[in-house]
Amino acid sequence: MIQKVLVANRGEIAVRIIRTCREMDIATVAVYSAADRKSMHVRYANEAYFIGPAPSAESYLNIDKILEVARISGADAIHPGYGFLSENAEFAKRVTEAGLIFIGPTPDAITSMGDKMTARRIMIDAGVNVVPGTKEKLTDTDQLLRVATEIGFPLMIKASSGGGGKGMRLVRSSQELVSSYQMARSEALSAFGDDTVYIEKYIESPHHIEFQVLADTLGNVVHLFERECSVQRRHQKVVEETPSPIMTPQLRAEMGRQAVAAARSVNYVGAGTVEFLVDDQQNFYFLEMNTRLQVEHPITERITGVDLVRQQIKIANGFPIDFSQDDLSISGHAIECRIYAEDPENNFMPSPGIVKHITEPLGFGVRTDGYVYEGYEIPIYYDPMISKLIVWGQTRDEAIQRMKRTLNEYKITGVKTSIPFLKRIMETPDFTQGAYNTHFIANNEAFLMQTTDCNRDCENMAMIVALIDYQNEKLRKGNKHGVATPKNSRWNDFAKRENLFRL
Ligand code: MV4
Repeated sequence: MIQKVLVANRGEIAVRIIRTCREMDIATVAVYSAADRKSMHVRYANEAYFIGPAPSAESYLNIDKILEVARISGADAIHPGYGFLSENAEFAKRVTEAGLIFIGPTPDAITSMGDKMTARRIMIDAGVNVVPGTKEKLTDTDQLLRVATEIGFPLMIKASSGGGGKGMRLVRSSQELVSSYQMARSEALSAFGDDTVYIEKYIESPHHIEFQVLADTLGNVVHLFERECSVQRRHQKVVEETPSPIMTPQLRAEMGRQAVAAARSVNYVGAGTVEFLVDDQQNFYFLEMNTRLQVEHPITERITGVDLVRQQIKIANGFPIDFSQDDLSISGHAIECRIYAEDPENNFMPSPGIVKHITEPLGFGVRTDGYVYEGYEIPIYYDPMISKLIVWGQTRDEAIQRMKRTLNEYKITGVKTSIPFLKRIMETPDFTQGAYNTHFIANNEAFLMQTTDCNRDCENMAMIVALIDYQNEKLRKGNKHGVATPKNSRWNDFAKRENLFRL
């Protein structure tokens, strides 16, 4: 039985995992880099160990160091979170070889799904729909021309070692084919050390819909319905929701069945996600499988009532999943907004720095998974996500209204955040009507960019009030030239306070 878990991660996901461990009376071990001495996950764990300099390659990706901490601390299991070593088969293998439990799938399942061409082949054999395309590795330009003509244009060239949009090329006509192929290969080689590429038919305006699956070591596999993840910017998810606005009971049953078949085909163990593209005719195609707990898992937890981390730990202990497929149902609607320390008005540039003030929304149907606190400095070295705001509503409309209310309540100063941009998404007709696909942000660019930073508005308003007051005061005292910016005056403090609590 697992008694002590080492969390090989940082930030919000480390805190989220530790929370469930506490509820299960499992002790926790945090690891931290030089940039994370004051990070919340370090304070929240029972023990914490320093593992190296700020760059991930020297800390959170240092397998030897992490295993050494596991040994010293007496941890009996390792949870990798997402990112970092979570989909590294070598790490999973080394953890097991060290006599520890890896809270996740087997190294073989990670390897199979990490290679996109292998994954496609396994899915075809398992009867899962894949995008029409090549089954063999492309080797010469004659073969390339032949298969491209078979598939037809437009098509996509993808790196077998890629995924998540890395090393992808859209080819609209045969004229671009050979040069795109050569560029894709050299890009893949430099990015992944592997120039294997394959071709898929291009799906024009797809939805990105993924299914959460859970599999135990006794052969039980269930799915926990879908997540609609089409609101993305540069292959980064921005908003996720469940259920998908385009889902029907029949489509859900068939996609769910294939998601379970996909997991079974690699003897999957633990929590995983099967990603699909869905076209405007409701045809769906397997895209890839993520062999980790995902950022957006809380929306699934919200509509199913299942704590996915608790199930991961039970499965790792060799127990069966707590429920069967028939026990699961969808209750209401959940939406997640990812709050980033970035400036939407400046091309979404990361905005690291010290958080001067943070007030998080509360109330009915609200969850925030975060880790920053007042005075915390967001490091430049890692992903700039500050927190995830998850809301629930009985209906989709109620969830959107609640998301607008809570985004307005959310106050963060000291760093720029994506909150104004997220508020705008919640007001975009394509979003409110549930009529969007992966082109949503591009299609609504002009509307989305008209952000009004409420923080800034309130600050300006408070400053104007303050200036008028100041001017009146001067006039009352008979000083006609009294209009001046009250630098560092109490009005500046007033303006800041106003801005924080104004809704
Ligand atoms: C595609 C596609 C259209 N057709 N494959 C992007 C991320 C990676 N997981 C796969 N991606 C895509 N693959 C075919 N055959 C369109 C995308 C795509 C996309 C997919 C999901 C969410 C957002 C996207 C944005 C642009 C392109």
